[in-house]
Amino acid sequence: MFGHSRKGRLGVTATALALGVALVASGCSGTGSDDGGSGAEGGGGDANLAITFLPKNLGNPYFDTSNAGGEEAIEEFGGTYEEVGPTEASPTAQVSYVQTAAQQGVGALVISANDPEALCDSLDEARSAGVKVVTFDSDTNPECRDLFINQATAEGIAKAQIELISEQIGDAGQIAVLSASANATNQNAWIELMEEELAANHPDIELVEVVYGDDDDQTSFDKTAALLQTYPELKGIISPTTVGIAAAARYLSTSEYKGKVALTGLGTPNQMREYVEDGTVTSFALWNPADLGYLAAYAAQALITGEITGEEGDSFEAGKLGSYEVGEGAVVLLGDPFVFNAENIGEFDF
Ligand code: RAM
Repeated sequence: MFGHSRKGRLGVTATALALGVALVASGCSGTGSDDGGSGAEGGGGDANLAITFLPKNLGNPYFDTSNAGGEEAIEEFGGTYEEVGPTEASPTAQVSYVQTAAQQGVGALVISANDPEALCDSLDEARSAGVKVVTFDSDTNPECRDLFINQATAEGIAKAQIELISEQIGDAGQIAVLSASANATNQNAWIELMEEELAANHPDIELVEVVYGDDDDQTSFDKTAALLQTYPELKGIISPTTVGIAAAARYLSTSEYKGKVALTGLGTPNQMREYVEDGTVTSFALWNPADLGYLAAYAAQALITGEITGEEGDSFEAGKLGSYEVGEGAVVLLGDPFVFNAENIGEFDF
């Protein structure tokens, strides 16, 4: 975890690169689609605490970690955890899983959306059937869910990445973005804000292209190779996806571009460690995915039990993370992004 710094998050604003707290390594690992709780009836009176996590895709270590955090929370409050999801992060691939969860009559669905709109019909049906819908990591349109658990402000995430690339390339030259899937709500919001930040404060950096690796390792690897071929003057790549940045780092690490073309973005320390150690990557950012899943599970519980409805100003307890408040637009904010580099990466294990 990012430990005690998360307690009492209320009122804390995002200062992405300035976290000075002592950080403790997280021992978060593992995932699974098994039931982790002691039954839907436990812990919450007669509340239906069966909670299903639906990531963008399975097989992504980021979601393995976030969902393990969700499972930990659900075990704490005596609910039932399940994880389901598609293998491909495509806009409609999640629909059938939403429908199945609704038919099963789960208490809540916790979902990271591959598309802001494509899931809305199925989510509407699920909600009409009494399922609480919590988005986390990547939102739907706000009217399609009860709450969004946001990992950090989109502005903070965008600024952190622009600041990193700017430092790494001397604030001038061509850069490209290697994103996740083309419709991903979270990446698209961050990219838009990164473009604004470049235009406002970095006139000598030129964003030449945004390409999409679909949160698939091989596609992301191939798109990296293509970018480097197409733009021989490229100075840097930002990949705001843990899948993309790891694949791009793997490509760069054995190529002639290693140490010459900068790479930053959003990555997990475990996936990026070898590339920081071998000098392919200097620094990158992320938040704690386990805390995000943990918070989303507690938010789902609070909705199921009626402790909150998603109104602005509602507050709830999220176990070891402390107390959180629902903000404007039914959004709950986890905290700040954090920057990993050679000095601190050894302290993290997720
Ligand atoms: C990938 C996914 C996820 C995103 C992270 C940074 O794992 O696209 O949605 O939040 O990267």
